[in-house]
Amino acid sequence: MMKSVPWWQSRIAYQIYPRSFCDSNNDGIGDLRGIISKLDYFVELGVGILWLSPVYRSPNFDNGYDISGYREINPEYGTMEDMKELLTEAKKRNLKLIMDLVINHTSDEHPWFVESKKSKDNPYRSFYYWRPGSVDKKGNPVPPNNWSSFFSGPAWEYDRTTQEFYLHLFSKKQPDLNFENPQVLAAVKDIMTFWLDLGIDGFRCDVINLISKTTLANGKKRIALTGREHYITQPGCHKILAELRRDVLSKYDCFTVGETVLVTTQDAQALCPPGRKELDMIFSFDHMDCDHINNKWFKVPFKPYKLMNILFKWQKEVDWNTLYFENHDQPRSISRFGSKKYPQQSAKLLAVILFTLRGTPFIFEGQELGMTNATFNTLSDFRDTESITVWNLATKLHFPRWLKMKLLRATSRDNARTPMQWNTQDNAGFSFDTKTVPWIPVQSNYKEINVETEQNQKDSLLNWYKELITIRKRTPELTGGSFSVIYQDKEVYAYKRSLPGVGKFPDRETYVVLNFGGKKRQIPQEVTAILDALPEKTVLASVYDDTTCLPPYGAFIVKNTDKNL
Ligand code: TEU
Ligand code: CA
Repeated sequence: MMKSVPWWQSRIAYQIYPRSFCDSNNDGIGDLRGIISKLDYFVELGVGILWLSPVYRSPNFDNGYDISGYREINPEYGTMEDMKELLTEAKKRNLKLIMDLVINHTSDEHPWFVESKKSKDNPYRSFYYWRPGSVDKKGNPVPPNNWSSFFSGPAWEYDRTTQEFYLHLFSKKQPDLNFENPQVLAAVKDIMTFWLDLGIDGFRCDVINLISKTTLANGKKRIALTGREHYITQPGCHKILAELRRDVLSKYDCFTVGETVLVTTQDAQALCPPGRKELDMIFSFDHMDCDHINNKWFKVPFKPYKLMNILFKWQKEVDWNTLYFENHDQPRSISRFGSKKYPQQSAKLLAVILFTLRGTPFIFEGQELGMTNATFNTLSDFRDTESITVWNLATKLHFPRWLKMKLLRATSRDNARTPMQWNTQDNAGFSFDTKTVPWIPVQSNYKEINVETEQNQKDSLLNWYKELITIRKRTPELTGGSFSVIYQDKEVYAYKRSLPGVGKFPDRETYVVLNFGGKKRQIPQEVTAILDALPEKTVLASVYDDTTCLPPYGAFIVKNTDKNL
C-alpha cells in the first residue's frame, strides 16, 4: 500500500485574489458571493485547496494586506454570513480553504494603532514599535535608524502628536506589530483560533519571517531593504512560529504556508521539516528573482536555465515546498518566462514543470487561462500603492515617461490583479452585469483568453491544466516520489520522479523531458538510452504529438508502465 501523504501535499492549491475574481453585485469589485458562484469551476479544474487573499475589514490601501478588523469581513466583499456560506459550500465540494494571516503589521486604522498613537503611555503603545528618533541641525526629526521600506523610502513615519516615529517595513499605513509584547502574540493566537474554529483549513502567513526584529540598530547601507539583517528569519521568528504551532495549529487538521522573503534552502530546512513544528511549507523567492538584478524593478533578459537551476536546487535541497510561478504580487508567468513566438507551447511547458516537480503546486487565478501582463497605457490605469510609489520616485529622479511606463508594465503587481476573464462579454463577465466598470481595467485580450472560450477548445491551456492535474493526482510518484535529474543543459532538461514499490507492488517511475527553448532539439542520447530500456512505457501527456524529438518548447511526460500490476 502506498505511504499516505498529508492532504496538503496531495492536493493542488488555487489562489483567489477576491477583488479581481468575480463581482456578483455589480459594483465593479469582486466579492464572496462571486466566489461561491464559481466553486464548481474549481471542482472541474481539479484543485483541492483554495487560498483566499485577505477579505478582512481594511481601508484597502494595500488591497487588504492592511487589516483594520481581523474578525470582520470587508463590507465591499460581503458579510460574515457570506464567509460562512463559502466555507459550507466549499466543504460540500471537498474543497479545503485557507486564509491569509497578515500579522507582521496591521492597518494604521486598526483600533490597536488608533489607540497606540494617542499618547506615549497608552496601553496599546507597545503593540507597535514607537521610538523617539533624533533631530538634525535644522530641528527636523530624524528616524531612529537607517532602515528602508519594501515600498522604498524610510521604514519610519513621524507622528507629531507624540513626537515619536513608528516602524513600518511596508507602507506608512501598515505599522509593524511588536511581538516582543506578549499581548500581541496572545491576540494573534485568538485571531487564528477564531478562524480555525469557523472551519478554515489553515493559513498563508504573510511575510511571516519578518515578525521578529532582533535589534533596531542601523543596518548595512544597501540599495534596497537596509536593515534587513536585523529582521529576516531571526531566532525570535522560529520561537514565535513554534509557539503558534504548539498552542493553536497543532489542535486542528490544518496546514501553514509561510511567505518568506529572502530565504535560502537552509532557512527552509530550519522552518519546514515535520520535526521543526513551525511551518509546513514556504513561498520562497529565489526563482522569482531570476530575471532581475538586486531589485525586481531592474529587469534583465530572462534565461530559462537560471529558472531551472534554481528550481532544481530547491528540489534537491528542500524535502517539500510550494511550487508556484504566479501570485498577486508577481507579473504573469507567460509574459515573463514564456515565448512570444510560441506562447501556447511555452505556457504548456511551464505547466508541465509546475505539475511534475515535487511539492504542492499553487495556481494563481487566471494562470490556467494564460492571462498575460496588463497592457496599461497611462498611470491612471494602475492601482497598486507600490507601483504608484515607484512611479513618483522615478519622477523625482527625472526618469522619462516611456521608461516609467516600461518599469511599471514589466513589474507592477497590477499585472496579476486585472479582472478574471470568464467569457467574451463586456468586462469579460467579471461582473454579472456586463455594463459594470470593474475597479481596474480588464485586459484587452479577454475575447481570446477566457474560461468559456477555452472550455470549448480541446487544446486550450485551460484543458491542458485539467489534464495535467488529473495525471498528477493519478500518478503517486508525481506527488510523494523522489526527484532526480537525468540530463540538463541550457535548454533541454530531463528528470525522474520515482517511488519504491512496497511488498509485491513494483517501483513507480515517471520521466519528464522538456526543451525550454525556441529551437528544435534532439532528445539527448543519455535520455533515449533510459527511455528505450523501459520494456513498456506510456506517454501520459505531450505538448506536441511527436515525442521522438523536442520541438520548440516541447515537453512530455512518460511513465514506466512495465511491472505495474
Ligand atoms: O508581500 C511581501 C513581499 O515581499 C512582496 O510584497 C514583494 O516583495 C513586494 O512586491 C516588493 O517586491 C506580502 C503580500 O503578498 C503583499 O501583497 C503585501 O503588499 C505585503 O506582504 C505587505 O503585506
Ligand atoms: Ca461586488
